[in-house]
Amino acid sequence: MHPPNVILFGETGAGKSSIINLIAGDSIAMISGGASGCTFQYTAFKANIHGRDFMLYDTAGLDEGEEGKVAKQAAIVQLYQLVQALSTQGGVSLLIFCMRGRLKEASQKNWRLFHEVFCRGQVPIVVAITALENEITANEMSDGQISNKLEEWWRNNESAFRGYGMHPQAHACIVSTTGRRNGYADVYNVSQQKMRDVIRDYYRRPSWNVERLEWFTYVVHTIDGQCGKKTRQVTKENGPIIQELREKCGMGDQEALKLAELLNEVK
Ligand SMILES: Nc1nc2c(ncn2[C@@H]2O[C@H](COP(=O)(O)OP(=O)(O)OP(=O)(O)O)[C@@H](O)[C@H]2O)c(=O)[nH]1
Ligand SMILES: [Mg+2]
Repeated sequence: MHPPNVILFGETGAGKSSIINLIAGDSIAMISGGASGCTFQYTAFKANIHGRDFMLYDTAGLDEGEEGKVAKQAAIVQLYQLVQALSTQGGVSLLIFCMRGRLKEASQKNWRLFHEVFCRGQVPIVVAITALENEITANEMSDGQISNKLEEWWRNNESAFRGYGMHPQAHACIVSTTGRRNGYADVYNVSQQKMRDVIRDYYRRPSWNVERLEWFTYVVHTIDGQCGKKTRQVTKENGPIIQELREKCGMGDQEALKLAELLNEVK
């Protein structure tokens, strides 16, 4: 039996690797110190959550390819490679969309691409919002009060998610760094509990095996050749999922086609 597979995705610097360390309670994933991207290849980490083993997958940030970051298309191809690889290793049980700061249109596109197109909307998705330390204004607060303060962010931003058609099964408003001189220790501990609870409560049982998507279809035509002979000709046509790249993920024709060609090569 494979442990349930949980994939974290989102933009560079959102805090994906930090969240893995938070969940595991140990520094197992490398986090970035500067402005450039840190995680370039997806990596698996085993973590025990409330007595059960899970595999957590850290992935490269989904950004426009600026210097020092994995180009966006390469990061997308990696995500697709990961879900395809997992189809023979226990499937996918949960997606965690990691973000920091305000919700952006790019977030919606990444969300739709991974959740709706690649995973066909079949895998539960939760959102983790990091860097909410400024929500905590007082010093002496109980865990319940800290939780409540963090939740305020969600109450103020939930409508923006709905507006973008993003409907997570659950959300976790967190702080995923202990801060300088351990200044965020209390909120970090509350965040750890929250992340662990969300994973325990929302992972899919049984997991979902992401199917191979038909990016192109091959149509055989029989045409009249010379001397009355019939000849067969195969044409490659765009499959319906390419249309989803345009409509759901806001890609232009060329962008969608180029990506489909790359994804079609994934074994
Ligand atoms: N202030 C603050 N900083 C955080 C928080 N969580 C993570 N960070 C910092 O944000 C930076 C980026 O964190 P990472 O965990 O490396 O982000 P990532 O999403 O894995 O980034 P890539 O691997 O580049 O895609 C690091 O310097 C972290 O210490 C948080 O809750 N608050
Ligand atoms: Mg990382």
